[in-house]
Amino acid sequence: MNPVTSVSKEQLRAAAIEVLRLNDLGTMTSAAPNLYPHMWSWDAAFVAIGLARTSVPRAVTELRTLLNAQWSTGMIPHIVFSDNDTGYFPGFDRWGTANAAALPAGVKSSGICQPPVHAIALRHIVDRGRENGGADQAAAEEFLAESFDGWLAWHRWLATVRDPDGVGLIEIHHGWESGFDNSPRWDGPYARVVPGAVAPFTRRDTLHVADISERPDDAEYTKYLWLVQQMADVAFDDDAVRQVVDFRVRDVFFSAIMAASSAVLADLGDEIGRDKEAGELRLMAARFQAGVASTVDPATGLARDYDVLAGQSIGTETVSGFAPLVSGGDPALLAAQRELLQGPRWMGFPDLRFPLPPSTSPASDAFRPRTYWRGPVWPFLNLLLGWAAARDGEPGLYGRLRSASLQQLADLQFGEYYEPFTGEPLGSLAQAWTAAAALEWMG
Ligand code: 9WN
Repeated sequence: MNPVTSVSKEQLRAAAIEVLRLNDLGTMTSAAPNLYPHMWSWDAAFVAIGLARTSVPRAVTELRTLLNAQWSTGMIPHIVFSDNDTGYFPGFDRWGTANAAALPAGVKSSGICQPPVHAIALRHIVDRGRENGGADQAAAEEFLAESFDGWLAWHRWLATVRDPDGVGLIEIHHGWESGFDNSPRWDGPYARVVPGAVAPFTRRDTLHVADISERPDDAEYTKYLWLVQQMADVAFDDDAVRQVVDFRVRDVFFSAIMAASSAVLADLGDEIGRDKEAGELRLMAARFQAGVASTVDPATGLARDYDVLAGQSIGTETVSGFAPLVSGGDPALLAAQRELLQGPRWMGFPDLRFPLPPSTSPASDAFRPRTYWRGPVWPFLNLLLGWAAARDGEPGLYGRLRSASLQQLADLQFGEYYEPFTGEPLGSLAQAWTAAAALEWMG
């Protein structure tokens, strides 16, 4: 058992700031010091939320760097590569994005995306700037005005290219796009991916974790690289990718973030006189909120992904089933979900070290307590659930998530993910978005 270390808020704050400082590469923050020596899209959003607590201008720089890598289509890539060419696999060369027509000159990025948490991060930056006043406020307001069209283009790209039929759900083409890489959510779709010849590869992630069985295995990696190769073969052209790729899933959690973020961006648009665009974003928010709600399984109360190629819903019991709590909406649905989340299959499961939702329910056969997205607790997700609870006027749930998170993070390790029963930090330590979550929880 990992005892709850009794640390003061000041100690926790100082340690979290130090982790962000160690990961600071100047104009971007590496997601983790060794395992992830580049900028990841949704990590950067959470990092910006944490940075806004210590330096509004530095938080602005983080999002500005990410937005500078935006493709001409509007897509924000999931990795912006730093100059560290050797630390991570697959790197820029293996991605093959140099041939993509939409990649901006001078940018090295991957060719897929991650959930659009960015407008939520921008909201935090603007709020901190206004609280602080002076130069912080000026920097935040200036960035809002400068970047609004970029975020709008990102949301428009998602709403059209990734939901061409207007069903209110975002289609993803790789498990990495979900950010829940090897979640049991994707076992069905990946079981149907039969890789052709994949160029030989040497993984690097396995060098940076204490126990490699926590990470996806080589067979999973072969499939991950096969999908990258399929996309590279058509130079990451959006229409062509949809035709050729072997993984097409409507991701309910991604869609929920799209709904929540679109609503936030609409408010920000109103604040700078962009009423027409705000109206467009509100329609997007409503469309994706409805799309998410439409997937809820009445038998389990959980929202479900949809495997497009197999033509079937995915019924695994993972934390993504709580997507409606992120997208917001129907009060009765949200009340039922809050009860489920705090009930015996999730936060109330017996003997959890801290009452926080594991990535897969411990009551499910798919649960693996130490394996990445198959069971461990991910601190950044709890921050997102807490933000949504506060938005929806639910101080009880917010307070429970906050207090358990602060106890979990008092180990000062800032683990990438945590073993739910022992509270052990796993994966990378000094993970940037975990430190950012600690800073934001402290306020
Ligand atoms: C692949 C950086 C990222 C997170 C993801 C997490 C993990 C990458 C990997 O690390 O994914 O994108 O190599 O395992 O699953 O959510 O953004 O922290």
